[in-house]
This record gives sequence, structure tokens and C-alpha cells, in this order.
Amino acid sequence: MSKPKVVVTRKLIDHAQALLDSNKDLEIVQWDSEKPAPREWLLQNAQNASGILVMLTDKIDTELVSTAGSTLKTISSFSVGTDHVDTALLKSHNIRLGYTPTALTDAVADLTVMLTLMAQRRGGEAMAKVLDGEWPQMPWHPLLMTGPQLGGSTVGFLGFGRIAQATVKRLLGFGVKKVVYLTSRPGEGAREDHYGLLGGGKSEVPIQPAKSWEEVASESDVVIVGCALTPSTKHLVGKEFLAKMKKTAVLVNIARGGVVDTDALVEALDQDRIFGAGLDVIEGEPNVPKDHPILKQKRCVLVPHIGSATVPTREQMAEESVKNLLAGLRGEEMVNEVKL
Ligand code: 8YV
Repeated sequence: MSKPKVVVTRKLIDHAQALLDSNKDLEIVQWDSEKPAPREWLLQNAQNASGILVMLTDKIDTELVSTAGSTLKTISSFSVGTDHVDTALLKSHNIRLGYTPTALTDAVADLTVMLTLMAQRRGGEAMAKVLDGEWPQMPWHPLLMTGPQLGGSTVGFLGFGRIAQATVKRLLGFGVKKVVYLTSRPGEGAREDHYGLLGGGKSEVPIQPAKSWEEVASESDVVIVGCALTPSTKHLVGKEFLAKMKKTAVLVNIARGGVVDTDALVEALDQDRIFGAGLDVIEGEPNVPKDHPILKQKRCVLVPHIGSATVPTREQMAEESVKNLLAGLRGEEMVNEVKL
């Protein structure tokens, strides 16, 4: 009898690779380059696969699932986000979906703080001045390179899951004044209280659900996008949202590019309608050509989706993805499984 086939669309980190390779009862077909596996490669190899380990850039859709055929039992995604997966399709085919929602919380929360501070303190613009040799010509005056301050700010979240709540934990140390958040169930509070921050009275700083996106936009000095990309969050931060934000406020997106309308953001920055932005993600990534209008915005810091990029986090994500894949094939409990 032939061995069950698993397809892995990336190279893995040592420990996770060894864990995968130790399964001699499997036929492992793995993309062996630092570059992402092309779609054609995945389609060519998916036929008769029992499990597939994928990244965000691999679309799990009808074409792939029907190419794999009835052998397909499990998809394991090296990510917390699942917007690249047609979950209804998996449910209808009884295919399990593993993901890594807890492994990257701290790393992404750290990056969120970094982007918030960079946007407020003009980190990108300041560095560019030094690189361009402008420093010697910058006469000191009290308002030179000044920006808003995190201490005393109201921070508003769109989405209030693990990463947002881990970010709040960090921001409390900076002396923020108030936190407001909007979840997919407005008015009912966040789904889960991951760090004991909610429920009133536990923190000296008020952490309150917002009634509407308008409230988040108009009250916040920092707006942090931490929600999943769904049809209802697509372009949630658009022209109208940005128009309601304070002129001194910054926008930070660590979730998915599609939640923010890039054209509207460029316009708001161009016209100084908000102070700045810090982005880990952008629509159409990674295709951001050198002449993209967002790159002309001095007050916008854009980094190439590095939220989870710490060594321990990536190691844990890799290990959990392999464990989820194996558990799915064997009908065992996954480290984390999406309830389809
Ligand atoms: C990924 C992410 O971890 O996990 C997610 O959903 O957005 C990222 O931080 C990274 O792109 C590796 O897949």
C-alpha cells in the first residue's frame, strides 16, 4: 500500500523539519527553496495528498481541494489568519484545519508597539533625514521632529483578540489613558479575556467596548487594526473612518492590508488629515513597487509583514504546524484547530 502523501509548501526550521522527517510512514513532498512555492507546483503535487502544510500566500480553494481529491484530510496553516482558506469548503468536505493562533501573539504585540511609537515619533522620517545627510542642516528648535506622545493617549482597537489584548498589556506600561475596542460583536465585549484585562475594575485604565467604529475613530489618538479580514471588515478604515480621526492621531495596521483602503490612507496622509501611520501589512503585498504612493508618505512607516518574525515565534509556529498536520492525519487532537 502506498504511503499517505503530505505536501509542504515551505522549508521549515530545523526542529520542525526533523519532526516532520521522522515520519517514515509518510511520503513527504516539500518545496525546497527560500522563495514561496508557486501555485502550479502546489497544484501539480497536491493530487492524492492526505495533508497540506501551507502559508498565508497559498490559497486553499475549490481548485486545490478538488485537485487533491478525496484523500485530503487536513490543511495545516503556518499562521493565525485563515483568510486564505475557504473554510466553508473545508467544512463541506470534512477536512480539518490547523493553525497557530497563540504562538505569535507576543511577537506581533511587540511589533504593534514598535509601529505605534515609530508613527508617533516619526521614526521612518527621522532615520531618512540621517541617511540623506540632512542632520547637520537641521537647526535645533523646540518643535523640531516632534510628535504626539503615547503616555496620556486613548488607544482604540478594531478587533480585540489575543494580539490586541497583549498589546494593551504592553501599552499600560506606557501610561495610556484609556482603551476602547470594537469587536465583531459590538457592545458585547471581547470574546475572551486573555489576560484578565476586561470585566471592569481590574485595571486602573478604563478598557471599554465601543458602540461603533465612529467612536473608535473619533476618540482615539492611536487606532490599531487587529481584526480579521472578512467581507464586513474590508476597507473598514476608508475615507469616512479617516475623516473622523483626530488630526494628531496615528493609524497602525498589523492585521490584514485589506482592512485599510490604501488610496484613502494616502490621501489622508497627503492632506495631513491624520498624523501618521505604521503598517506591517498593505493591500496587494508583497507587490509594493518603489513608486507606490504610500512610499512617498514621510509619516508612514511600512515594514514587510514581519509581525511574527522572531526566532522563537517562528520556531514555535513551525513546530505547531507540523504537529497539527500529523494530528489531522492520525485523527488526533491538534495543538490548535479552527472550529469549522
Ligand atoms: C504570519 C500572519 O505569521 O499568521 C498570520 O496570520 O499574518 C503572519 O504574521 C507570517 O506571514 C507567516 O505565515
